[in-house]
Amino acid sequence: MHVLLLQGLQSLLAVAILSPLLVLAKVYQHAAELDPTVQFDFIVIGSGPGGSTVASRLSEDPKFNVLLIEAGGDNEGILDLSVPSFILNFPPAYRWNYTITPSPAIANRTIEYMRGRVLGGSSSINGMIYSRGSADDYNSYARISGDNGWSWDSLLPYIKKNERYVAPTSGRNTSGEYDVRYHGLKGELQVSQPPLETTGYDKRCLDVTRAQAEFPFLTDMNSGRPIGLAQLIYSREAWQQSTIGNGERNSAAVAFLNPTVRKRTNLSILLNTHVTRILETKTNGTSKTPLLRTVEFGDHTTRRVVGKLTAAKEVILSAGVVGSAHILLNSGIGDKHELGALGIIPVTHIPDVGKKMSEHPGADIYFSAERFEGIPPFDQNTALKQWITDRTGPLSETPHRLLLWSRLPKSSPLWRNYADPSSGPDAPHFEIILLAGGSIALRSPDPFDDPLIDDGLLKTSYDLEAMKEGFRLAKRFFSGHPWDNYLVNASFADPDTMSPYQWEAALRNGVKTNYHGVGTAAMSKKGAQGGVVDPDLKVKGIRGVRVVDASVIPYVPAGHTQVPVYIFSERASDLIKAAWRS
Ligand SMILES: *[C@@H]1O[C@H](CO)[C@@H](O)[C@H](O)[C@H]1NC(C)=O
Ligand SMILES: *[C@@H]1O[C@H](CO)[C@@H](O)[C@H](O)[C@H]1NC(C)=O
Ligand SMILES: *[C@@H]1O[C@H](CO)[C@@H](O)[C@H](O)[C@H]1NC(C)=O
Ligand SMILES: *[C@@H]1O[C@H](CO)[C@@H](O)[C@H](O)[C@H]1NC(C)=O
Ligand SMILES: *[C@@H]1O[C@H](CO)[C@@H](O)[C@H](O)[C@H]1NC(C)=O
Ligand SMILES: CC(=O)N[C@H]1CO[C@H](CO)[C@@H](O)[C@@H]1O
Repeated sequence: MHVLLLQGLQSLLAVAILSPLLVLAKVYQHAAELDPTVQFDFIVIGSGPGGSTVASRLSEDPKFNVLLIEAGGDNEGILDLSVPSFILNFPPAYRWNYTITPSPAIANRTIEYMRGRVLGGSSSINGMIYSRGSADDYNSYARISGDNGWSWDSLLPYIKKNERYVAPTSGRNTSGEYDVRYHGLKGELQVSQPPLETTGYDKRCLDVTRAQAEFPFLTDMNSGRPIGLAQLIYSREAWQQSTIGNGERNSAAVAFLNPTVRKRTNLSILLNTHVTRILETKTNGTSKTPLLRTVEFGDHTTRRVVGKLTAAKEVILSAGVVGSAHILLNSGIGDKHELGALGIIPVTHIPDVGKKMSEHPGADIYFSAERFEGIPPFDQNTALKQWITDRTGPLSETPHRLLLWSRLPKSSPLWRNYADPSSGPDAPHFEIILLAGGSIALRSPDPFDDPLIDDGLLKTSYDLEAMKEGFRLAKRFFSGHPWDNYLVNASFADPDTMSPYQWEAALRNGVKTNYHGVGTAAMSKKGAQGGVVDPDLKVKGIRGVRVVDASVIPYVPAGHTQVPVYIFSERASDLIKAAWRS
């Protein structure tokens, strides 16, 4: 029903958002359209928050000629990728068809690992939550990489440079729901608060912050201290902030490849092109370190390689937590024994490529209510007309409006058996957020075959025990007088009424991935044994390639992943510019 209504109004939308963009230049639908005599300084692979940011920032410099390659098509004018409330049903055309390898830890289920295959990458199909994680996370990335430039305080200027906090289209008064001191007002990425008026359900959630000392209100979840306050308080409830501007999804493509940027003569965007490998580039130089600046690409549908291009300066790999490791492994950069077993000639031995993936496992918890007090039901057709007219109404926001960030208390019995996996006392354990370990590996030596994805859900007993505490936390939140005459019963796997065996089976059958994978090309100190890239994001053991996306983040932050990638990419752009400014 949802989809049928959309189709009916497609032509209206074309008038509403396509016409101002017909002047676009330099966007190529296929590799054959590129002028073969043009030399690019940088070739950026992938257009998510990593690639779009870097391509946009580098092409600000008139000296640099930049090519951005995307496997999917353009995002412009596509209703499904623009209306904020359409977040649950993206057509397969805009997604890679990846699945997580079934294992007993997830009850042998086949779960899709959703990744965007369209301009903007996964930011074109994500839940749009603007969450930076905690200062502790970044300070720990700085320690792990030995580069203080990755610390929270050093990155703050980049955080603000990236962001443009805007009012919701409804004009709702959001005063007291965020703290302007922590936000940027002039950046490219638009961020806003929920536009609709506070619902009965929201009011009950806010009542909990007054009724239960355990769950106080937090004005701004993006201060770097989503928990904060003296470490005696372990949970904080805050209003959601979303990458929505002018009532539309503000993906990396909308924010960083906007019509003004697309007019730059020194930025070319090549669509529908599947990068297969990065190849060694022969030069007359004397260095023994292999130089890889030649990008090989092909056609996803015919599964044929169609050409290659060599960057004059660098290749920036921004194909995401799955794609970047996949391309590195196909290029012979990985564990030489594993590559050799598949018949791939190793270029350099970096055992950690594709390993150490971490992710946030999640589970749904249901409570039944006597009546519905959320966003009131609306007529889709009318709502879509309203959205098309002035970008307001129920379609201009996502279904979630308040978030709860929480830590396990210091007194938790879990700490008798497990080390605290969080980066510090201000980093939440739940939203529900936990650590797990997994990998990206090759299924075959054919670069057109999808890789094997294991995001490590529920692989450790800590995950199970901590999830149990997360369920108990939710039970406490939904108890007490704010829920009187409203909640009827709980209908989920309750760890306090089921046997441990039953509960574990229920969780394994129900666990979900949150598509927050990181760490498959992790950053480590220069000269370190482990890791894949140096603190300047250059791939170890070779020359010519940097990785700029979620794969370089050493472990999953205590927050969603799109914003950390933007933050990393802003600094990476400056590192690259500085390296070639001479
Ligand atoms: C997606 O992958 C499944 C197997 O995992 C396959 O059956 C299906 O045909 C694929 N769909 C597309 C559109 O390639
Ligand atoms: C998962 O597969 C393994 C191996 O085939 C089997 O032993 C196990 O019973 C399966 N688990 C479930 C929950 O189906
Ligand atoms: C918005 O609300 C705040 C506090 O709730 C109030 O002080 C302020 O005057 C309001 N602004 C407008 C424009 O109504
Ligand atoms: C290598 O040097 C030769 C002779 O100077 C020159 O003709 C050739 O173009 C150079 N090749 C490259 C890849 O720079
Ligand atoms: C919870 O209440 C709803 C509504 O009254 C009812 O349909 C459902 O069966 C109940 N579930 C359980 C587990 O008791
Ligand atoms: C070489 C070239 O075309 N440089 C342009 C790159 O883009 C900037 C910003 O639009 C222009 O100022 C340059 O002229």
